Amino acid sequence: MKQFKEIAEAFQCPGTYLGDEPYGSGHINDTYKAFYQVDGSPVHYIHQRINHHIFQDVPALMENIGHVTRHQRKKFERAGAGDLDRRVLTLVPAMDGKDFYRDSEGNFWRTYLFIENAVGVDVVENTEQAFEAAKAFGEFQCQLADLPVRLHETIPGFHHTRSRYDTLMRAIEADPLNRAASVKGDIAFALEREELVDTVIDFMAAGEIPERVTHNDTKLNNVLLDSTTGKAGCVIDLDTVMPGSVLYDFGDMVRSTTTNAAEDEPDSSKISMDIDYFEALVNGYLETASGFLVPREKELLPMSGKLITFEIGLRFLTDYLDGDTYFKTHREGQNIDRCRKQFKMVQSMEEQMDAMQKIVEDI
Ligand code: ADP
Ligand code: GN1
Ligand code: MG
Repeated sequence: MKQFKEIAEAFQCPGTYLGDEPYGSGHINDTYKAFYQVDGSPVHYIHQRINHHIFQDVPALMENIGHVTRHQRKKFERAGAGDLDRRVLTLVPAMDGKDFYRDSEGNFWRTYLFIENAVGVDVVENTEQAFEAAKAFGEFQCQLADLPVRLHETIPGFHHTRSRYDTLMRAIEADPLNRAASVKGDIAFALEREELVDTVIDFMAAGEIPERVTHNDTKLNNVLLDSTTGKAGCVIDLDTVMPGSVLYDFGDMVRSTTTNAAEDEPDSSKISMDIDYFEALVNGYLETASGFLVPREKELLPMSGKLITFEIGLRFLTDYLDGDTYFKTHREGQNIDRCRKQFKMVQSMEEQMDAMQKIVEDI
């Protein structure tokens, strides 16, 4: 394809370019596995078209990623970790030395070394995966605790749950595709839980929860697990790394990693929060994060799962009402199924909140 050839030639990837194919299941960027040949051997890269409608200042975003990956690498090096190219994302510079390339159509591209023999799991398969993912995200936060620069906010108010709620209210009001009438029950579910939305915001404003550098998109498939050992290899998808609360990160792990049901599972009877996965997440996370968490953060870990699952549910519902303009969809009704899945998980967490709290207290 002509366009890919332009991209391949724009980056400092040695070897002969053979082609690209779509890769992974992210909802935001367009990701491709690129095939090259160097001295007769196959070599792969990731070429990624960054969604610049969502990330409106791509140079600032790439500056963040440069700071974050360099800092992580230093930390791994100091800790004596081996195989650094599998532990931290490595940007391949463009021909002009920049970390990104702007193509002839105005799209922004970046290239990473491809991490071989590693998988981003969409649906958790066993408690070891939950443990490993949480341990890796905790380590990531720990490594970035002393980042010497303040990162750009790549999406302002990304986890401001009150704003997400207000945006939903506006979408219901506008209802451009007349979809609101068909999702009355889902809207009612959201309205009944409005009081939840200020929890973290209020604690942060009161100074009880510190602002830290957080990942903000800790879905299970945003950490690559080694295909052979199952151990966590590399935290990826660094577009939203910016100042935030660790509760956003832990909450999204709970949302994405405590059920065997897919993110858009339409059959609600298959959806519930599995407490064994929750326990594995807490154990994995505290293994790397217990050294820096303040008591209020630890106490709110179970609540954060409910909050962030609710927040992402609000976003899927908003996008459904807006006409599916934000998250990639592959079938009709996918966003409303995603929303219902999140809301069913919220309900399941409400039912098990005492047990979740007990797990955290007992550690
Ligand atoms: P999105 O923001 O769209 O979710 P990601 O950065 O998460 O994009 O990338 C999408 C998928 O591509 C990931 O889930 C992962 O499977 C794969 N991927 C991304 N970077 C790499 C890499 N350096 N090596 C191997 N696979 C990768
Ligand atoms: C998006 O990029 P990806 O697919 O890992 C989204 C997250 C949502 C997630 C829901 C920048 O994550 O906030 O939680 O989908 N990322 C952005 O699956 O909006
Ligand atoms: Mg991703």
